[in-house]
Amino acid sequence: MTYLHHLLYFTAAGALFASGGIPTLTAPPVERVCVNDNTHAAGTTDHVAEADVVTVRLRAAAGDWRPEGDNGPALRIESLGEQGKALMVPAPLLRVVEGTTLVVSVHNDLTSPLRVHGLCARDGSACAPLDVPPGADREVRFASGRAGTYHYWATSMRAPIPFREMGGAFVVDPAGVRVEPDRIFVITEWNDLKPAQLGGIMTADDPSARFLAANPKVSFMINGLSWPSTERLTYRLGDPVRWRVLNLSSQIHPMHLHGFYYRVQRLGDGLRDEAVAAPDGRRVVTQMVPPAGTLTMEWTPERAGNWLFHCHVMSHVAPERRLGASPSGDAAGGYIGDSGADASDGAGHGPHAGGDGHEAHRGHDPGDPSLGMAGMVLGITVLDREGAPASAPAAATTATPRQLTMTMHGASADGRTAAGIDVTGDDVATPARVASPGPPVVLRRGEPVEITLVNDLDEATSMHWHGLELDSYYDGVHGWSGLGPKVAPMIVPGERFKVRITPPRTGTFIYHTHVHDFRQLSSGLYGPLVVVEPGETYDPATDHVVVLGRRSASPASAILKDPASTVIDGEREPHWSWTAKTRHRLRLINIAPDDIWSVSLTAADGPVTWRPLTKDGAAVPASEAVPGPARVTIAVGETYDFEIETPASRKALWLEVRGTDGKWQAQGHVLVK
Ligand SMILES: [Cu+2]
Repeated sequence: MTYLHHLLYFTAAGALFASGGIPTLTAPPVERVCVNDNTHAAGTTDHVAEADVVTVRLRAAAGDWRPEGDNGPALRIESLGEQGKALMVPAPLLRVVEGTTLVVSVHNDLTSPLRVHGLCARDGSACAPLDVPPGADREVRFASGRAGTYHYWATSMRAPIPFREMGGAFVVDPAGVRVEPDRIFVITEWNDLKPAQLGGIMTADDPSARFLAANPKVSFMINGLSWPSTERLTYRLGDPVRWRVLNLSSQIHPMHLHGFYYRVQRLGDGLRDEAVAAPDGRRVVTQMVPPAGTLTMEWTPERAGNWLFHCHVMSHVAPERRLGASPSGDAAGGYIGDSGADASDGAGHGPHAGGDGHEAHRGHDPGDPSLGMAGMVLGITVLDREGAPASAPAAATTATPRQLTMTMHGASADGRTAAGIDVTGDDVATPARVASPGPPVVLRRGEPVEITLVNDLDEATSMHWHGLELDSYYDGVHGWSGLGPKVAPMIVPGERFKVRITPPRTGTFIYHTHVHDFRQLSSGLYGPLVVVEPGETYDPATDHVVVLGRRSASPASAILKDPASTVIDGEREPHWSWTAKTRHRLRLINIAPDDIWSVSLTAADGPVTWRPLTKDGAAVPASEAVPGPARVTIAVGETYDFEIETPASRKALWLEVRGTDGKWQAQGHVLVK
């Protein structure tokens, strides 16, 4: 049991101490903060002649919240609730029909002044914040404005963006139409930053560096809970799923759905909410949601089994995000930054992390229901059409599958050979060497393939086929992927696991270890997966896969602090040669543990022109498939294909990779000749 756990246990038991350390027997009991699943709208409705009036009476107060369930630690936080009801995280849901008038009052039971943002009409005008002194009440009255997904939030720390737990969804439904059932997921960020530290970060030249230097304890929640305590969602085959995802945290989250595409329909910033410029939405498997951003999405569960929706930034879902003890008894710290007591060491990630062999696999125990993850992860179970647990997947096609063998090798003891992957098969030449990252695995649309995974590492692993539509059992989340009792095993050293896939669509995808371990991913256990048309031959002379990742043997956070660990196709400065006056395809993949990068292709006379073809393997909307300057922001878990016409004569191009802060990370050289 951690110190934190002890402290909070006593706090919860009512043994409160005044600042001088003397027990205060008269202290009132601490309020409990509930979690809010965003299925019930706050307030009361009055039907009047002109338009409905919804009255919501909010209050801000401190309370104890248990984001890891009743057995997890209690965190003392500031939160919002309705008067006469429990405090909650996220804050109460404001949900009205377009044209409704809202009357919202806020009572401040905190000791600091409260500033509330977002209590305004969504009609395009600016939204002035509402200031509520300690002990005071303030009330605002406003029309709903346009239908859409928005949010409101409060701060006692002068935070400039939604930050911490006092924020919630504000949904305006269109008038006069039936609203299809949907779900609302609000992401919040808990951390232990003090107001003075936050002030320092906000005014720093490099806020990210200052944030890491402060080394706060931090965790991310969805609807007030952290995996594995997050709500388990159940759907029937074929039933459309509609979600609104709101990011009320300070971080960008690339949200990834396993096994299915989803359609991004609307994107917003809390005040505005706009339809994407494509009639059916934009088809993706990963969508970046910026701080204060909102995402409206739809998808259809087409295959039964267990699936995940999670942030692809490893440090937002790694077991280090756990605040209390894990189900397998590990103590975890929750720190995101680097320090002598980094939680990544405590959780133990294999022999190279410095622990002993017994510690190595604790966090990845196949029996551990947390599956080596924590934080912003949702588990989804798709049942059959009748709502019954589905049985075994439909019988495999009678065609004899093509055979591939993918062997995962560890680094040699002398360090001369890096860890990596080789792929052999009935129509693939035996590789000359182990590649790190792994080589392109080229599959054909509609052609069944059986890939035998061979674990030649000294630690257990699991392989995820990112972006592919496949049977749940082969999706690569050990202890979770599958149907009923038949779930995917962890592949332990020396073991094999056969994966059967029949890719239904062409595109650029990724294979990568799904063990949430910085070192395992950064040792090269990833590679590109390309699906081509049945009659098509993949031609590496004009079809270029460029994989962005990290290479480091360091534990967790050290990787993030080391720009020299950024690699392109496993190298710091790769050189490529492209034929002149030819149409080329560039397949760009980001599978670094945590990074969101800005990538550009430039010549001495300015940016190159390219034409976007696909995102996550799916064709981009026609309106976006137009030539433009070769620059893209790509998050971990995203792929983009571009078409480039090379000039007729010799020319040097640079593929530059920079952080979102503009800092240079790595560079590739293209010689057109
Ligand atoms: Cu994230």
